[in-house]
Amino acid sequence: MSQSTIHILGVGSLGKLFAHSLRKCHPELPITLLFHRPSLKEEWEHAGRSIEIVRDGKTEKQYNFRHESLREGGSEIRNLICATKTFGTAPALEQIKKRLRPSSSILFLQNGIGTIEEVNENVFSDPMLRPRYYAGIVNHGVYTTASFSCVHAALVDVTMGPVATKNNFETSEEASNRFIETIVNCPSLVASSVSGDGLLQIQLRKLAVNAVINPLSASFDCINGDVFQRSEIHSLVTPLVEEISAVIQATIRSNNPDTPAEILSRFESRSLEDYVTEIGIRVAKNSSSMRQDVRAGRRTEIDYINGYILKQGEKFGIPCPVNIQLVQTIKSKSLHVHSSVS
Ligand code: KPL
Repeated sequence: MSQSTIHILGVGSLGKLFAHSLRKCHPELPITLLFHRPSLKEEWEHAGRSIEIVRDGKTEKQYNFRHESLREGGSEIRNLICATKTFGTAPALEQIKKRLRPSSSILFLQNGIGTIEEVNENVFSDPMLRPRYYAGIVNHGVYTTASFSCVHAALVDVTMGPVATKNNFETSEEASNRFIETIVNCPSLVASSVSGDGLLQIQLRKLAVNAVINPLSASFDCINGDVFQRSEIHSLVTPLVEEISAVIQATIRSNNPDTPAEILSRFESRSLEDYVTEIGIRVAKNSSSMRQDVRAGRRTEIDYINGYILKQGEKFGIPCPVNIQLVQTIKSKSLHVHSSVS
């Protein structure tokens, strides 16, 4: 059976990594890149209509992508990989809302927590009209070097799973499974799928990774590995993880008071710090997405990462002074961008 087109929204580091990996593994698969700004068309021509990835010093280009402007109308989108920034996701989906049906599937790849809630509130407020949602938690280290080029600095993994959306699930289980399987089959994504509570736990562990590595690497303007190597930065990791651990455990308990102790123990500060350090070592050579944003003068995702920790900390009465300090530092580094957008 022929495979339906996969559309990719957002051509940042993750959008490029997914597009390149899918093309390499599935030469015949129709892939359409959705361009959100008009200048991308020109940049695409300039890049020879290819996506370039550098891995272990070797450059590899992939061709044969279609592209459409986000603003142009078009036919139904059946399978969408949504690789936009957290805060740009709801506004971008609003533009293609009419092309997305309850029979469509969306894979969300955003860091942090809160994007899907925003999409539900602002774009698909009627649960019966919602597409089927999946979340993908990406641990790869990738950074962009040009509009259609990036460096895959750390090969780690992706975990995907269904997100409860309260829709009527018009997509056949089979069709959406095929979409996820297509991604699982790409060797360079090291992707797998999970179901049930497993996804939330992986999301929360990734939240901890991002809440430590991203603001520290961006504040000290260093690569990820330096967060664990340089003593003046590393000395902040334990107190930061202690706050994150307390907030995450309170969040899990409030979602499900019967959560087994064995699961909660994975979020105790020692275990969480071990996990953050393990991923930090694997992505040591990468420049975090927040550092890339600060350096490029773009808005950062701090509100969805440490900002979420602060919000939950307030809700549960858990003091988070290290997180407060980091949120202030990052916001002051990108003050003009934060204030002009929000
Ligand atoms: O997710 C990341 C990011 O930079 O946003 C990590 C895993 C920290 C890789 O750099």
